[in-house]
Formats: sequence, C-alpha cells, structure tokens
Amino acid sequence: MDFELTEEQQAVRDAAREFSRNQLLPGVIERDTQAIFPEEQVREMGRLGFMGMMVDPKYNGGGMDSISYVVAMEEISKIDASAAVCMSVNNSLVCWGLEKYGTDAQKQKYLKPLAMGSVHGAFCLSEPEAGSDATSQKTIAVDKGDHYLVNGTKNWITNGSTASIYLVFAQTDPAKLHKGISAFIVEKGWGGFTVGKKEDKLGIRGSDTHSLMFTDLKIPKENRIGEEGFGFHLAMKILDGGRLGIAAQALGIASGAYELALAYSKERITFGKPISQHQAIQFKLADMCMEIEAARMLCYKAAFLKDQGRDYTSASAMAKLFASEVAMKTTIEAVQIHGGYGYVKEYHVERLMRDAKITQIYEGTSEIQRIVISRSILRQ
Ligand code: COS
Repeated sequence: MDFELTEEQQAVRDAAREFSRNQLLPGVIERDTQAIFPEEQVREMGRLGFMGMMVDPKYNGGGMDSISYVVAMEEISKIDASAAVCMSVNNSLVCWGLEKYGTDAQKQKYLKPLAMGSVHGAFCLSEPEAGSDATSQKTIAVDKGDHYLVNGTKNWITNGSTASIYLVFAQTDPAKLHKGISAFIVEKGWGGFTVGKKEDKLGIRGSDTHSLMFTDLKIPKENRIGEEGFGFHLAMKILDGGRLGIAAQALGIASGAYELALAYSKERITFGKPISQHQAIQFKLADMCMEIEAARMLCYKAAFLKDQGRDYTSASAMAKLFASEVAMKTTIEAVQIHGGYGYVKEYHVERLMRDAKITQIYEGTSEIQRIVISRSILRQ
C-alpha cells in the first residue's frame, strides 16, 4: 500500500491546478450569476487532455489511470464545479462506455473526437418519470429494419445543448422491462431531435442542463451499443464510473471551500486575534480537514479497484455518498466561518455551497447509493 501519488499523478494535479487558477477562476462568478457555459475553457480542457483522460491513446485519449482522473477532477472542481461536471460526463459517462462496449467503427467515428475534446458528449438516461427508478424508461425505439424510430423525452441532461454526441437509452422491447432497454449513439442535428428548455438551477449554473425531445428520430442500426436489451446493464456499469467522477467533484467542492475558509480564518481578526485562534473555528477546521481526507481516501480506493479491474460498484457508491455529504457539510461550515462575507458572491463559498447540493442528487441520490451499498453487503 502506497499513499503517495506517483510523479505522473502529481504532474496531472499540478497541471489541473494551474489551469483552474489561471483559466477557470477569472469569470467563474459571472458565469455562475448569468448561467454561462464555460465554452472556451472546456475547449482548452480538451487541448490539455482532460476530456478523455483514461481513453487509450490509439483513440486520442490520455491513457491515464483513474487516480489521475480523480486528482484532476478534485482540482478543477475546487474552482469551477460546472466545468468539472462537463469533464466528468464526457470522461465517465460517454467515453468510457463507448471504449468498453462500442464497435471499432463507433470508436473511430465518435470516441476519437470525444477523447481529444474537440467535441463533448451527453448521457441521456433520466426521463420525467425515470430518475432514481431508471428501469421505467418510456422512450421507445421501434425496429424498422435498418434503423430504429425513436420517440420520447429525456430530462436533466448535462451538456444538453452544447454536446455533439449523445448516448441515449430507450425501450426496444417494453414487455421485457429493464431487459428490453437498449443504448444508442445519436448525433446532434439529426431530424426529430429537439433541445428543450434550459434549466434555471440552484447550483452548477455554468453547466448546460436541458430536456431533450425525440420525435420520430431515426437512429441507424450500426449506432446501437451492444445487443438489444443490453442498455440497462450498460447504464449501470457506466454509472459505477460516473459516481466516482461525481465523488471527486464533491471532494473538490469540499476541499475548495475548506482552503478558502482556512485562509480567511488566518486573516480575519475578531476580539484582537485571527479567528483561527478561536477554538470554535479550530474545531470546525479540524472536522473539515479530517472528513475531506476520509472522502479522498474513499475516492482513491474506488479508483484503485476500478483500475485493477475489480468490482467497485459499492466502493464508488460509498465514495459518492460520503464525499457529497462532506461537500454539503463543509461548504455550509465554510460559509459560517466567513460570516457575512460568506453570504455574498465575491468570496466564492456561497457558490460552492449551492454547487455541493447537486452531488447528493445526480448520478444516483444519496438514498440510491445506500441501496447500492446495502445490497452489496447483503449479497456477500
Ligand atoms: N452493474 C451492472 N449491472 C447492474 C448494476 C451494476 N452496478 N446494478 C444493477 N445491475 C443490474 C442487476 O444485476 C439487474 O440485472 P438482471 O435483472 O439481469 O439480474 C438489473 O441491473 C436490475 O437491477 P435491480 O433489480 O437491482 O434494479 P432496481 O430497479 O432495483 O434498481 C438501482 C437498481 C436502484 C441500483 C438502479 O435503478 C439505480 O442505480 N438507480 C439510479 C439511477 C441513477 O443514477 N439515475 C440518475 C441518472 S444519471 S444523472
């Protein structure tokens, strides 16, 4: 067991830190206030290799391990959780599934541009009536010989209007329930594909979230991923990795808020001394630091298991559940340490507090993670 990052992982951390401070920090408050997607910054993340970090270099990826991915996600999320979720969706929810289960033709056509970040992707599983209960897909794909005709609506789609390539889940055989769900690759611009309204969100306001409508959308047969009926299994496998990405995002939100609170506590004077000299603040800092470290260890463990090719379903659920609860708690305390200054935008911590909330909800709520963990315990 080795608790040190390798030289390569440290270099990834330093590059992500430098990029975040130099290119994400300026304008992050304005992007949040006005709900502006960080388009130029996401393109730069592609140029720097953050959009397809774990993809094989033969498909234009970085060929890196999952610890490097967690480390980069933490650094980027400290500064801009909206840019980070775009990165997480592309790496974990789109590139990974395509690389693992796509045909070579699909990888050549779709994975290569996604991994180099010249375009980015979206993952379309949630529906108005299928969030936590993801098996209840109402989107229907009817076999028409050389293509499928797809009708339905998807909800809460991250990168909904900015993506170029979409992984879409739909029922090809409703009688088989979840075993009748299939997965497809859809290109933006195809007839019958409409981007719906943009969501006006509490947090991650720079992230581009939309509903999508499919009306007689034609998907060529060669764009199905795996066999008919493979879709739900694929979605669950993909979400194992996605949850690790969101765990790392939550970790970054928490550690970003902690670092700000720590620095502020050394500068702010009350009753004749820096507030860091008051025990009430010291105890908060101690708890924040300890809980963040524990969240980081859970993230690294899940990443380690993934890279070993071992089962990490429960480990990634634990990492996400714990890190997201820590993010919420830590950001609330960071606002408290800042006092009145914490309640205004200029000091960043109120944004991090709003951003933290989504990590307890998307890619499986905290309650869903408890289901995943407890089922795993009871199966053993
Ligand atoms: N990897 C591979 N397969 C998995 C899996 C995983 N991590 N988790 C479940 N499955 C498989 C099961 O093995 C089962 O397959 P079989 O029917 O072939 O045996 C199938 O999926 C259905 O599993 P289960 O019976 O446990 O389904 P449930 O409806 O009870 O729900 C949960 C399972 C709750 C884990 C699932 O619905 C879930 O993760 N929901 C949340 C979805 C989500 O994250 N939504 C957010 C959208 S993305 S922002």
